[in-house]
Amino acid sequence: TFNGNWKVDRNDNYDKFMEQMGVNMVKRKLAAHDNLKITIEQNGDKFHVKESSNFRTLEIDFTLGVNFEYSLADGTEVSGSWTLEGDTLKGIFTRKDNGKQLTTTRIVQGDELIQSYSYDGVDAKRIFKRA
Ligand code: MYR
Repeated sequence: TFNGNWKVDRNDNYDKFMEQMGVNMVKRKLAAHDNLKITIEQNGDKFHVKESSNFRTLEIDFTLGVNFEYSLADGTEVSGSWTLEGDTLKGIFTRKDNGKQLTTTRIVQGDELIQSYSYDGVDAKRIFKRA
């Protein structure tokens, strides 16, 4: 269900979320229009994710329930893992610089992939359409 090419269509409260994350205004303005595309390939409990945006291109491999390291587009480093609960991917990541938690979910609803983010009391969503 998650498999395929996804392109961000719209954001909900993403600016506030990034502000809470400590991202400065100039970077937030750029990030609001980052043209993020992700390609997801799931094989059992293994995922391969290609990410491309105006900022960078990278590929990530992870296994459900297994910790891995990831750098956000602004360089913030986190570590954590994804698990699958029903049809929802749930990610719990910890920032290395301050120890605070960033939680995120991915769910496919109709023809959209909805990724939610939560950090320090602020929630946001990015909604993707099939590309
Ligand atoms: C992936 O599955 O795409 C890789 C792992 C993602 C880890 C956490 C994603 C959080 C991204 C938050 C962006 C915040 C920008 C300030």
